[in-house]
Amino acid sequence: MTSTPIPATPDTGPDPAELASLAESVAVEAGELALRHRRMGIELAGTKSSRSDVVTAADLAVEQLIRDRIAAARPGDTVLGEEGGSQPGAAGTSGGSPAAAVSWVVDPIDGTVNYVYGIPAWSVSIAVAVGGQVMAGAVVNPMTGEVFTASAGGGASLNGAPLRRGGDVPDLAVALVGTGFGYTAANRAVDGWVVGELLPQVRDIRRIGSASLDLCMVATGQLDAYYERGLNPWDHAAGGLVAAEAGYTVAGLAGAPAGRAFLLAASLGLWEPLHDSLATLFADPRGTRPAA
Ligand code: LIP
Repeated sequence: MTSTPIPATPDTGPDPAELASLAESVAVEAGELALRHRRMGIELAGTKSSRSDVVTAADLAVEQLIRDRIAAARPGDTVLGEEGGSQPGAAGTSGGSPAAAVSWVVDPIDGTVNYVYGIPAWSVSIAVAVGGQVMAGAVVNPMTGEVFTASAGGGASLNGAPLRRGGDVPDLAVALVGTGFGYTAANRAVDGWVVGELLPQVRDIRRIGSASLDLCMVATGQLDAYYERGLNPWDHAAGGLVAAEAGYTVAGLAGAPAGRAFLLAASLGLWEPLHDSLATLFADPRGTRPAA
């Protein structure tokens, strides 16, 4: 596939819709490569934060393809990827100034454990930030053919159909809440206690295993809310924009932005009571204790 470089318009910077279109086409092609690798068999390439935090040969190959496509289309942009870290663009910075610099945030396979086990809940997640603000994103689930795309101010879509928030969930007791757990034992002990305390307060819990898909499922209404702590930027950057552009609130604790410390996505009416319940639980001594 060849890509025609997208000209940056110096007065307004790159068009978010064009960035989203490029992110989508690259994510779809990358998803096809990930599927081919899956069909050839899983080849483990190493581990990261723990023995269960695995890297496959597909992770590495898919991220390299994404990097190659971005470099062909926008050679000056920085790329931050889960496997290869942050690599500046050929021209150092793009956009002409730090405020307009374009950086890509890439998770080649989000939901790696699902990928390894053949569970159809993993994605290619690609976000694009301008001056540090996520402006475009694409999340592709190659197993289901779902292509989620969003651009700042341009809305979110699933396979081209607009995604718009449905009616508010009346209260926590009928909310279907997604969550996830980091790979380190210390976090898992705390997260397990918190989710155990939350479970009686809500309809039910779902642990999908891919933050980007959790966030897209909030956008489609398949989840009423999703929270997690310990996420990396590449896990949530694109899916967070999809949920936000679909009309959902995506933020952190006590007014902080969504990030590694905490992320909660829900409709506004549900966001606040769920935030308050989780803030109380994570502030509880039992919710802050390190693992034994
Ligand atoms: C995964 C996240 C998921 C989290 C997992 C893991 P990965 O990302 O998407 O939400 O619960 O522990 O971090 O490692 O598969 O790219």
